[in-house]
Amino acid sequence: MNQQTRIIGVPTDYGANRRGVDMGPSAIRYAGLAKQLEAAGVIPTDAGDLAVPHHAIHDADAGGENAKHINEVEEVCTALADAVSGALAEGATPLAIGGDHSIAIGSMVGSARDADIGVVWFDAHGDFNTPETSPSGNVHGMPLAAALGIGDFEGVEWANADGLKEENVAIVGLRDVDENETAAIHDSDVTAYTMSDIDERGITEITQEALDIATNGTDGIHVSLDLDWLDPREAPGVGTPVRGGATYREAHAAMELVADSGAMRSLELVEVNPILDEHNETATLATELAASAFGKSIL
Ligand code: B3U
Ligand code: MN
Ligand code: MN
Repeated sequence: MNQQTRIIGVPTDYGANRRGVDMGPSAIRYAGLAKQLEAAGVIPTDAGDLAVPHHAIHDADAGGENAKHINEVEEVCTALADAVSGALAEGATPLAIGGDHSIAIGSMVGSARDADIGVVWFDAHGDFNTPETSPSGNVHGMPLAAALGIGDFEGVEWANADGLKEENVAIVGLRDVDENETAAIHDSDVTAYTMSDIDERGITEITQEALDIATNGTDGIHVSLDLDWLDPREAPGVGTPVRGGATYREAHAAMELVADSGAMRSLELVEVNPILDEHNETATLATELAASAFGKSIL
């Protein structure tokens, strides 16, 4: 029987400082996500979009908090965690489409609810800040620290992913990390690969090593794909582009290795911002990379 995949739209921008990423789910669906998944040989169903609390004024009302809109992020992530664990319980692989990267808290909590999981995190950024270290207060720079219960997130039930250990987390493609984040990553048992590592050793070796770390002793892995992992030439439609990212071919090669591992139990595509995009190409790229992660092959 073919694998079932459940698309869960999460149209939120509460974790980011840029409007527009809340339109990501529409752009990704419009770019042909369902067709791409069918081409990968999986059966997609679409659960629609989760409800995101309405806000009339955005940045101005966030106040001087260290974690802006944390209550809204909690509400969205709690709903997403239930949707992700619900899909898994029914035998479907959840595919969350964001939305900013704060939604990863919900994905990881849901994926790790009834299982021990590993995480492979493809991103230009560490996303390892806590409210006390964050330079921006944007929660999309904090989801890994949140899920792992680091700093202010220790014991925060809605944010901690119970079945996830630091030693099963691998970050791939770093090139923009804050000073405090560097220290926190070094202090943790998380493994982080920079773009220099990819330059030196190649995407295949690095991704394989990341997959080995995430699958070691776990029941499966969550794959988190921040589109700003790619070079802005390939993926211009993101809120915080950083030069020197993964190429189109490197990204597909990595996703094909994810598929070959047979270990992916949940996936998310985040930070697609259609307002900043050119002809929806970043959303289109996201759909193609999802297809590769689900095993689409040329021959
Ligand atoms: N590290 C910075 C910038 C950032 C993180 N994630 C994104 N941007 N997308 C921060 O605000 O935490
Ligand atoms: Mn990110
Ligand atoms: Mn990023």
